[in-house]
Amino acid sequence: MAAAASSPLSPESAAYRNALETVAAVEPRIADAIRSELADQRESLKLIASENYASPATLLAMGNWLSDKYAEGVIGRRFYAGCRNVDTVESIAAEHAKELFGAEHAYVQPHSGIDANLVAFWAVLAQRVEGPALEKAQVRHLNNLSEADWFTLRRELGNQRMLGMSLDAGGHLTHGFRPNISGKMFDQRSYGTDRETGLLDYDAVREAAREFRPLILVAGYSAYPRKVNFRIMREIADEVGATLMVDMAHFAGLVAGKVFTGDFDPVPHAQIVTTTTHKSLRGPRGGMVLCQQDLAEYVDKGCPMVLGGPLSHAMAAKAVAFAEARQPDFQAYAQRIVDNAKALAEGLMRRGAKVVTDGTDNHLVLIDVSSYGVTGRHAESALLDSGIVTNRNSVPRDPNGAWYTSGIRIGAPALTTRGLGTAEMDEVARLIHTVLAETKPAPGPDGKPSKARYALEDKVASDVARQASELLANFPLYPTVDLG
Ligand code: DSN
Repeated sequence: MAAAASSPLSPESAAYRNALETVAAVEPRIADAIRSELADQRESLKLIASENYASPATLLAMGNWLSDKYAEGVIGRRFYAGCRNVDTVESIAAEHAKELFGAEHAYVQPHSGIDANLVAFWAVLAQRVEGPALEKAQVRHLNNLSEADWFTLRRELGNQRMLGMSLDAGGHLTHGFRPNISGKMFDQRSYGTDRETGLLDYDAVREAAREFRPLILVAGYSAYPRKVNFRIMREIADEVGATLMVDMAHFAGLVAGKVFTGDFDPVPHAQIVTTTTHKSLRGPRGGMVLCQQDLAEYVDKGCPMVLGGPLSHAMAAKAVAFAEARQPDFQAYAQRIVDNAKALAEGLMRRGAKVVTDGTDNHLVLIDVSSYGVTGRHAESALLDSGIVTNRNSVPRDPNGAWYTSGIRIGAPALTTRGLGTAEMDEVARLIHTVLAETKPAPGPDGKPSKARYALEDKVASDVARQASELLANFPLYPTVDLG
């Protein structure tokens, strides 16, 4: 209509239209892919528990010339000249992070959650092993050690013990999974969950810790749908002389939003806490380490000891996202995430789905799809055909391993950002159940049932995709962004 055509463009629309025009002049396929990604995200029901939608302000803070600057080192102590603006950016991001989480120290340089965990491992090894070794040898620098002393220290550094949650119970690859670098740097042992309830068994963790005596006790998860009592985990760590490290990547937004408080807030209990910034926290892709003051000097050496040069543009975006998370409405948002996840779990269980631990008290729900007679791989693909984006995930003691799996992990942060509430979550649960109930394993090339091939009638998939799209039409994504 004429009125709409003449209405002024929003600042975000103008910014993105101009930016994409500039990109398209050099490599139009990249501009097209960026446009297409927005269209895909607008049209699909995004239920990946580790994804979200960052604000336009956060996204725009990333696309600029801060990316052009090298700034190895930390604020005020860089290996390059000319870092005054990066110092400003990093200081603001770290200050916001400290205020938001009540942390003694914040290190905002890690590029991802895995990087943040590597910084934490490095810092604990440096503090707990390297420091005393240098003291014993009476030298100030590793380079001053004799070759024999250095080799002794290397053996100690390379053979420390880590106790973390097993991958199939919901832990992360970096919590000591053998094929991962953490499982190679450390002698590792895992704790799981109770066979009957699926819940973390603190007595079993304590027993394992007493027997194994880890240097690092890792708490935190990627696929465990319940709260963890970090006060108890710290007691266990203290009893065996371990450092408690919490990886809160998945639930950082629930900590920032004060849904997880007291015993369930890791920051007052753990010596070191790592996170990503793009999951429930709703920031840019990236990582961060929070720690107590005595670890700060080691954590701050993360770059260049473990990390490449900091991504200054990403630190700028972290600062913007943390400023947003400090607003009172972020707390309401965090509570809505949990309400929505509970509504999803209840909607699924009411329709007969098997949900690990019979519910959730965080942002995610783990569906055991074996009761539908399919693997996680079948379910993930069938749901994608129906416009529902999820990821397959192991369930505890999964007979199908980590590739095919028996589970689907879903999470509420992204749809909550979009504005969907508990009534819509029940509808989402209905759509998921409809697809899973109609999906069947199909034979592979050898005629035997395949763990990957499946059959789902096109009409079921297209009906569900249409209903998902109708549901989403009421909750526009990035409503201020019109690419024309
Ligand atoms: N990839 C993240 C997740 O999906 O949980 C963890 O690394």
